[in-house]
Order: sequence, then structure tokens, then C-alpha cells
Amino acid sequence: MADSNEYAATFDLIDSDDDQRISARELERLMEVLGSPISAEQAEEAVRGIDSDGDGLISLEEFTAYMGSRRG
Ligand SMILES: [Ca+2]
Ligand SMILES: [Ca+2]
Repeated sequence: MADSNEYAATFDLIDSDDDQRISARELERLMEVLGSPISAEQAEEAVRGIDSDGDGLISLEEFTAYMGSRRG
């Protein structure tokens, strides 16, 4: 059952309510913890940029694609 997805642990960390989706609220909280607070509007904008199926939430699949593309 080993998940080879190296981003799954990070994803779980951000997904504080364990619904397997990252919401704008969770992203906002993460940035606050990281010491780079963003507004709710900025969080929603960031989610929209990563959310490829348009459900307003980031799935592990979308998160992985985003992180992978950032690495180049
Ligand atoms: Ca969540
Ligand atoms: Ca989505």
C-alpha cells in the first residue's frame, strides 16, 4: 500500500480536516503557519490556479500535478 507519491505527506499536512481536499481556508491557514499570511481572496485565487476540474477544492492529483510542474 506504499504510496510512491512524494507529495502525499505534504498534502495530508495541509489537509487539516482529512477530507482529501485542500480548501482555500486550509491554504490560508497553512500560509499563516508558514509565516507568510495571505488574504482569503488570495487563497481562493491560488486554489483556482491549481484546481483543474473546477470543483473549488484541490485534490491530491491536482496538488501533485501543480508541484510537479513547479519543479519543471
Ligand atoms: Ca480538507
Ligand atoms: Ca479540484
